[in-house]
Amino acid sequence: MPSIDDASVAVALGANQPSAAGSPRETLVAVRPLLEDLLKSWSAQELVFRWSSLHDTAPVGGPPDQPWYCNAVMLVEGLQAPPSVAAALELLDALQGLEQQFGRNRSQEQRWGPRSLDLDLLFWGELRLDHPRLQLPHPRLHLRRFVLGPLLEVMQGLAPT
Ligand code: A4P
Ligand code: MG
Repeated sequence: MPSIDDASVAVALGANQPSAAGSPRETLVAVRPLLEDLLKSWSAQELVFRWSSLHDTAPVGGPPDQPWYCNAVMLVEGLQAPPSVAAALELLDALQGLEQQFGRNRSQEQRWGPRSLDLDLLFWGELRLDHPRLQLPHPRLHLRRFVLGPLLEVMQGLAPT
């Protein structure tokens, strides 16, 4: 298994409601270049993006009748900026901006309920954070098969770079 560099950033993507881009699967495809551009805007260096495939997953938690999800994970290597609290919060803001762009409206949601796009920051290198707006590593990362499956896939180098 290839090693992960010390400053790798991992983001989990999930969706189970349509957005302006189409189905959840189409949303995850449409957000991909925008996420890459977001990370590239942070780095003068060449970045390596490792993407999992798209996984159709049964809903976990939330209302019993919510639709299946489409999930994926993106791992980014080569970021020069060392992990920092300020930069991680900035990244969270940018991820939430993208969620809104794809129709996410947090004020009308229930916990773990349906959403057009969920972008969770899983980890940034070894940064540990217990901020009111951001916990790193993501506190439920190890409990979510729909996160661990795609993450394992990118870490094993099974997905194309
Ligand atoms: N926040 C704190 N730490 C973080 C972090 N590391 N990354 C804060 C992102 N946000 C973080 O987030 C609520 C608040 O958590 C944010 O405003 C931020 O300040 P959220 O993403 O709206 O919360 P959530 O998604 O309802 O809950 P959470 O804990 O992220 O859990 P999940 O696992 O994302 O739950 N079933 C399937 N199959 N696939 C899914 O993708 N997703 C959920 C949502 C439920 N069931 C699912 C799926
Ligand atoms: Mg979430």
